[in-house]
Amino acid sequence: DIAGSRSHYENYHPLEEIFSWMSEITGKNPHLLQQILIGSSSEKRPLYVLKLSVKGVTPKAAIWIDCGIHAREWISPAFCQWFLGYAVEHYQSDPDLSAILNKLEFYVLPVMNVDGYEYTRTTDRMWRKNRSQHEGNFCKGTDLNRNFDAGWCGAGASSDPCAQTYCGPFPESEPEVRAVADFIRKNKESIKGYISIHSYSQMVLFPYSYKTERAKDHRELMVLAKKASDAIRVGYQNKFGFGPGAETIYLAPGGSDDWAYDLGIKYSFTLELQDRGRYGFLLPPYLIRAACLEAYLTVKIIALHIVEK
Ligand code: ING
Ligand code: ZN
Repeated sequence: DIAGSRSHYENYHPLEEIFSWMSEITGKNPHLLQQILIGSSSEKRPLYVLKLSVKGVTPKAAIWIDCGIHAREWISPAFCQWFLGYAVEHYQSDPDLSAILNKLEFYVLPVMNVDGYEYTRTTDRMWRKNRSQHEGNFCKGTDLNRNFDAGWCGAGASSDPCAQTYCGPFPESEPEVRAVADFIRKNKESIKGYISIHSYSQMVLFPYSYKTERAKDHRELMVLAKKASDAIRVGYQNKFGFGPGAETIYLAPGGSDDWAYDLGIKYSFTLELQDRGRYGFLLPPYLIRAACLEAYLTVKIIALHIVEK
């Protein structure tokens, strides 16, 4: 019973085990979960989204959550799994979650950069990009969070295929980005929230990252991000920064949350989970639970805000 065991959620897993976990948790919870194939990676691995939706209620709105855009940020796929494990276990006993799931469904992509994730398990733990090979390029890999069509390849990205922040030959050149963007475009009437999970640095970020100009909804997003940061400080005695990406972390074009926001998804965020640099990307398994609880609190605050609107 991997889908219901604490030892599964408080460890990091090879991709094969994450795929087995997906089939198991979906198979055991057909009243809550549905597995959707949205595309495949450049090395032809499948990209699965798990839709979390309580049967019987007819939700009008949805929140998208993706994990594992960057290969080495292992806490991110761990969070998507933890979140779904928590949801199937507590959807009736956690009153906030019950209220949310009465009005909303979630689309959760546990590992977006499947090829890169596998590569960090077998070959290079610090790999960030995907593993695509573009014709004429000396190096492999495009930064999936520089490949979205939002100020694509401006300052903060690189056109050098060997750079960590290579933006790719054109926007959405990567099959992983294309699959996500197509799915979200297809469902954009219902998707009211977009949340992308990264690490590390402990921040609640929102648009814009590709420009220093403030978003139309800056004030509302700022209040919401501060609310999450305050709740983490009070509830878990941990510190999270917050604000628009360009001012809070760095100028970065081609990011997914900026793209989603410009598509019309107002509640668009990037969460940078634990830690603040002690372990960095190598967050030890004993800290997974604390990192996930903080992220869950943030997801809950965003979701409750959407539900109450
Ligand atoms: N940070 C993000 C990155 O892709 C970011 C920061 C957020 C960029 C939103 C663009 C948009 O660099 C990490 N840790 O990957
Ligand atoms: Zn990242």
